[in-house]
Amino acid sequence: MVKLFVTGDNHIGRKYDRYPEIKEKLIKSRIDCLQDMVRKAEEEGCDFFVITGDLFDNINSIKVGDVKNVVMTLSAFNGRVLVLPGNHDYFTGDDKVWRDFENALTKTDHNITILNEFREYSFTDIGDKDVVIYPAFCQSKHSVENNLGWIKNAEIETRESINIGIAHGALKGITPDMKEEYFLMSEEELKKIPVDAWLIGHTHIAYPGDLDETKETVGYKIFNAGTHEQTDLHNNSEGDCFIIRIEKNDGEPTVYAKKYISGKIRYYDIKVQLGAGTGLKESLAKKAGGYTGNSVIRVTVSGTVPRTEYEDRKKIYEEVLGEYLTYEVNDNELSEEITIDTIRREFAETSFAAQFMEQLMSDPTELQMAYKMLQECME
Ligand SMILES: [Mn+2]
Repeated sequence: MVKLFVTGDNHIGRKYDRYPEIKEKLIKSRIDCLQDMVRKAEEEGCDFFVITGDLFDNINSIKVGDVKNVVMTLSAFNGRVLVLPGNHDYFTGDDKVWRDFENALTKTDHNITILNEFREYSFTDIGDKDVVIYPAFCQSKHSVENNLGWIKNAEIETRESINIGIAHGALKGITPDMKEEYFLMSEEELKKIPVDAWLIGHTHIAYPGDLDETKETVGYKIFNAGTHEQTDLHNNSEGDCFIIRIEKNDGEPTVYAKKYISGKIRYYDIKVQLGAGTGLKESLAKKAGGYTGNSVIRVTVSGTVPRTEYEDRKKIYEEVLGEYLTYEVNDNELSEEITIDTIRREFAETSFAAQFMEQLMSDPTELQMAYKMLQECME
């Protein structure tokens, strides 16, 4: 039996310049969550801690201190650590981040292997069976072709050893990859290769998405744990990693899998559409309230609200969203509700505009449009 802790797309060193006041917190949290995963892997008695690519956000601008911190964190793991270069931290043999990484490795006792050669990596000192790793790492940011070729041609001994493929790239039909430029792999192609399990990185959302935290699921062969902590507003993930156990009896593998929620910070992109009869505060609280305080929120509000709420809107945002790490509100499409008072205030009672709008009083949408049009005419 072999037990693996699987994570990827950690994007250590991601800059978060978009959030200047909390960027240090966002950067640090990604490393804190990595430390927590190592602790969890220890607790679970895992033989391997596997990183399926994009441990680092890029190859050129990761601070040496962050690289050292990651090496210290990973080297604290008692089992073996396997690090696959992904398409963000690709390996060419002369990359700053990997030079710094290897440099940090020389200064500490460790069990870390960078999977940066297209060859079998055999481990004979784990459990009752040999464990053989088949890596498909990235040598560039983009590639139309994946790197599975050498594994397809390899002679894989399926009876006595436990074989595990580790690859980084988009999964056909699962990852959005319109231009097919991210080492695209199909499930069919992966399943044809006689390894016992595939550990894939690149897609930030967990696949399969239905693994349980407490009970193991059997039957899957392809696993993409997703990012360990949501990276930004563009994806929606609680931040997962997988704990996978592989048994082999008479050449027949059984793969057990469960998840662990490792993410602590969440990002939410919320749309609030206001209509007649619903207040701003009420609608905002209903849609954007109630998340964990460790959240980064973006709200887009549109529609109309009564004049008093419109004037107080900044205060309302703060009341509902003020507890979050940070929030931004886009309310370009929000306007005050047009009432008879608004019309009387802005237009002479006998004017064409006032009479025209008063006739539309029973249809708030039409009235709103007419008001906007008339305002534009006047400008
Ligand atoms: Mn990637």
